[in-house]
Amino acid sequence: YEREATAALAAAATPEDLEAARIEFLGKKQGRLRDLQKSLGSVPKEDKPAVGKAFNEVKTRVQSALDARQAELESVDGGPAADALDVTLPGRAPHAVGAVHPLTRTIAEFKTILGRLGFAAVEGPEVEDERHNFNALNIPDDHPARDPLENFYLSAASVGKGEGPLLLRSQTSTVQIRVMEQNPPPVRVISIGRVYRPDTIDATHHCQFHQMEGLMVGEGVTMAHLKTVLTLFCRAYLGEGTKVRFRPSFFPFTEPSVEADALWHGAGTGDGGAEGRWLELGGAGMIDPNVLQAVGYDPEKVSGFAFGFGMERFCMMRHGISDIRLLTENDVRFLKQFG
Ligand code: FA5
Repeated sequence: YEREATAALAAAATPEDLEAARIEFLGKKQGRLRDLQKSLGSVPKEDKPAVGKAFNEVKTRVQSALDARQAELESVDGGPAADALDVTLPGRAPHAVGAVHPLTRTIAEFKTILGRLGFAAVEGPEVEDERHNFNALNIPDDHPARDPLENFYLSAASVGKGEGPLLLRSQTSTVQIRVMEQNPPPVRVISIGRVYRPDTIDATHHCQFHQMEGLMVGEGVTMAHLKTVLTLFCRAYLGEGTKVRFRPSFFPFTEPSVEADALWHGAGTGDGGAEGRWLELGGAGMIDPNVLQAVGYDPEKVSGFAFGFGMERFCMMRHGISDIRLLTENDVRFLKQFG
């Protein structure tokens, strides 16, 4: 049986021949393999295991011969052999080369611009103690900003390192304190990094975002310097002719405190028109004498300003991004638009 079957399969010159041979030798209803199987019934009991095994082996070999011939015939007449490669098909475009994330790009641009204005970029830890996040920043013990519901305090396991409970910093103003503690005046630094707040997430708020802190302290530093630095910065980033305005505000660590806005003629935003529109930059102000004292500076000799901007808001405005969540979703369709 096996010899005849393999010979017939090999001799099949067309798919139709092959199908006929398949039915003759392997057909389930009346094929010769089936006849062979039926005849197994008459084999003496003690020989059954050996004969059954031999039968199965024959069946497997004949089936393989069928499969092999089938593949041969398909590839000969251009049928879709499983492993065939059609070299005439157009190629698949490779995935675009990676691009710099828009937020990373914004951070780099800010560092470059402020670097030109003499601000060195520094970093501080994301896990902070209460001294740097609150106390030294003149934030009183009963201030709502310390509320456990407004902050990510770390578990009790982290407590007991000398400075009381630890938390994920809620603002980069912590870095002001670290820089002034470690360096005598004058200082001129920026610090860009992640901050964390349990805010409700929506199109413009996240529980994790980036801030840029600016700090300049020295003899005779005034509000005019603050406004000049912010104006020069905004002109470099947003374009010539950008104006900066201050609105009165309050922060425990600055006095006076302001909210800074930029008048932007944002190309491509659609709104604003010829007059432009006021964009919120963030908080700023003159460093409170209590803060200078807390870090060992003499408020009679030096003064300074600080500012703190939300990086995501800038990046979104600059690139026309409508939802802050897009920045962290890692959706390739979003990311590849910045190639
Ligand atoms: C502060 O955090 C102050 N430390 C800023 C400051 C620094 C004032 C130095 C004076 C001197 P505020 O809480 O307003 O301020 O946050 C600053 C900016 O962070 C906001 O203008 C906004 O752009 C951004 N921001 C605040 N909350 C969120 C949030 N949930 N998601 C995204 N951005 C946010």
